[in-house]
Amino acid sequence: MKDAQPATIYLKDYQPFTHLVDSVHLTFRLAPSATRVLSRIAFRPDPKAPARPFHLDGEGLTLISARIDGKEVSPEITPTGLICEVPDAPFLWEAEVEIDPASNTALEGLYRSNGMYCTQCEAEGFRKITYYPDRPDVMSVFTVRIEGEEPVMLSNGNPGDSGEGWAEWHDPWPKPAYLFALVAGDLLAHPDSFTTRSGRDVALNIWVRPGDEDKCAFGMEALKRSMTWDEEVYGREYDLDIFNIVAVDDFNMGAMENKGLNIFNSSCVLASPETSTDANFERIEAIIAHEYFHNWTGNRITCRDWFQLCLKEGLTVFRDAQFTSDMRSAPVKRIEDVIALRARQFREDNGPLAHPVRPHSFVEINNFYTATVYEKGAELIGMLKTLVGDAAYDKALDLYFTRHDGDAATIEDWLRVFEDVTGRDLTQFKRWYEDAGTPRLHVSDDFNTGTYTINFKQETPPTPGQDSKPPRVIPIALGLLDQSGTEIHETTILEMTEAEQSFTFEGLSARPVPSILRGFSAPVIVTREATNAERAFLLAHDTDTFNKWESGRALARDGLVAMIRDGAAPDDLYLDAIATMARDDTLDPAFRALALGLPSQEDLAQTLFEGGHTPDPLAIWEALETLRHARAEAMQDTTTRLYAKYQVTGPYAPDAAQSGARALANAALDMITRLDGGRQAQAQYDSADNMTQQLAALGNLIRGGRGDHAISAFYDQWHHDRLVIDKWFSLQILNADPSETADVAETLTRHPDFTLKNPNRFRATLGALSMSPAGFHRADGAGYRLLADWLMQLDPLNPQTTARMCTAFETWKRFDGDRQAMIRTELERILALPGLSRDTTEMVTRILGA
Ligand code: B3K
Ligand code: ZN
Repeated sequence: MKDAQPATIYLKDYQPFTHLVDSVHLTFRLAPSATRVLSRIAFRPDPKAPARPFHLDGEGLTLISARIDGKEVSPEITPTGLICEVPDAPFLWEAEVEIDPASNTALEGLYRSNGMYCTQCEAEGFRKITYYPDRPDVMSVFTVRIEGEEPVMLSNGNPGDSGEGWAEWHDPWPKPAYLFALVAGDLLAHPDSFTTRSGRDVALNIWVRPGDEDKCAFGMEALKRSMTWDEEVYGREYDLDIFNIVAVDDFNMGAMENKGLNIFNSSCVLASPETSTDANFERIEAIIAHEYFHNWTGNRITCRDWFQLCLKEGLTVFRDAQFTSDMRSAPVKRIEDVIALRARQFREDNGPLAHPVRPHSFVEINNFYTATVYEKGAELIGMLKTLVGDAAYDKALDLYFTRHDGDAATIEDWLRVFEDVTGRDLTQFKRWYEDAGTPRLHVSDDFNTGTYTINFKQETPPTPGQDSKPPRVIPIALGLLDQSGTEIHETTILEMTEAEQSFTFEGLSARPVPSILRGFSAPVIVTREATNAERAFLLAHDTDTFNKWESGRALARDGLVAMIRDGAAPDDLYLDAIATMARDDTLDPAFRALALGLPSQEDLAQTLFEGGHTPDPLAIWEALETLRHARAEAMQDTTTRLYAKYQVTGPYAPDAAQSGARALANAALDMITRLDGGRQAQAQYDSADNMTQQLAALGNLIRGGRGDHAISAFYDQWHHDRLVIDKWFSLQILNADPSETADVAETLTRHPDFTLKNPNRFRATLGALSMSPAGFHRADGAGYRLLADWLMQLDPLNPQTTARMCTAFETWKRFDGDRQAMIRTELERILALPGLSRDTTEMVTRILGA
């Protein structure tokens, strides 16, 4: 419920908890609407903490009884917990509380999903289970007893004794409460095992609802690959006898790294060729790796407070990206990550929700699990590695693991290991953690009698609460090519530390072509007056795969901007250059598929706004359609050949090679459909034996206005599979004509399979609406109204997902006055909802900039 004035928490106010916790014993007596939780906690005053009243966090709990050292006490119950007089010495706290998992629709704390019990405690959900110092710097050893009728009852750590109606678990590794987990229900295991390199046998299980057991094999293989990779690359071994993963249908995010008991949104672990796309497989592999890697970066070394969230998340995203690069293609992964970074993080960093990678304050911490903390946080690790070099990075990480194992650490601790290993002063680098906003890097160059000079100027626009920002250290990876396309200066890292800085290269016989920010070596926006000819040249010749892609992307983007702004025709140079690239069979098909992708509507809106123009969402969509059509005509012969050549024969495998081939063939199918009225797409739909092919064909049919039959056939085929039906919901919205997007979404909200209670289904419907810019921003405001109506219905049930989905409105100030006024009306309508959650109140207030 909305507090009168929700409290703002500040990093600068950090104080340790008053007590240390020596041990925690929990007993759960499970009952859907009246679960009893008995806690027995050994507290000891922390001599280093300032004296303050003893306060335990607690929310929505019914206290049945409390005792200190066996004697009944009557603590003062507050809206956020309890305060109690305690001895000035070690003592044993015992409490019994009652909670109601069945009515917990917020999916935080202990809740029910499809008849099973499960938990989500990060960030502050444990306080909804029992009274406790629910903060990451309070770590303890947990022993858990579960009593209930469920056939399977799991918690963290290693299994202890069990009997009819009860099971015990003991986790020997001290952990904060946010890593606590409990699962109980009618579950089946997909079992396996792993032997660590020091010879420890680990039992592995993926637990699922009966019926899903045939969708676990891929996840299990991904888990074993992750375990091996972390041993080989980071020297990190698993540290318990068992590692359990559970698939849950109702979950607010992707997955959760609870110690020894990872809980996954079923969409992020269940996979089969018939029901999952290649992209799903790649994502599942990455998320399994991510959660597993948290065992060291997050669990063994955790965060002192929630401001340090990027310490575990940025590093773990960086590690999972390294893993995917090793398992698949490094350049392809980098391109995919930069596309996502620009779409989500740049958007955030350049709007009202901009915040530093390590925020200075928050009202609701769940609102800070953002692209900035995660993805920009990972970029900072990548920059650090580039600056210190691979060998020093490895040494620093070894030191981090030995020095801080068992700690609740800070960004200062993290940077110090790098300083100690390299002797570098990282004070300036730390600005990346402290200052929000995406730096603009303006580039110019000169060539004069054999000397090439490249000049950089950096500036970061103001962000909420931060008006001016001193220069940061920016690693700029630069290579030089000669006019024939030969690399004459291989990649060097230029370290920019000043607001303006120049670098020179001598002894050149002619003006070189620079390849700037190779591999996207820093999360900045480069502005440079490059000619289209230079871009086409780099698309053809750059040896850096990322910049090769980037040049094609920039060429497409500039052409599209000219079409939107000046009514220009599609750029012939782009059409020629991209066709040449696509025809080159020496290039990785996955790369070619990415290079054939066009800048997103969001990307173009950002670019137009950045250039001082008000983006018109429909004009953007129309320009993209025009260009796609022109390209389909210009590349007719090539697309037919590519489509035929890259059909995969033989058994389906979700590996990089096959998925790259399918991606290229499906990029060709998109072009073919624009000219053949959907004949090929229908043939592909009819013969598809995997979801990648089936879904690509269906998308094409819908876009071509010929999807009606396939839409109902698809539903009939898959109505029993909730994850596939999520795709069915979103695909219809994402591929609708913009004039109809909001109506399609509205109709789907009336479908019997639509529900507010399942975040996946809600996102598949209303999230898809907000991810269809031209449809969402329809001039009459229907998209805005529909989303706001549904967010207002969701908020009382699930504040976390509601607040997150409010980000659909974060770009509102880019648009024309009419759209701004309509969005403001919707945001104010949401804000006026009686009892609006703290989560949504904070988000909407920040978006409005009030
Ligand atoms: N650590 C969790 C995210 C928890 C989100 C809480 N709102 C998953 C992850 O990043 O691995
Ligand atoms: Zn994570």
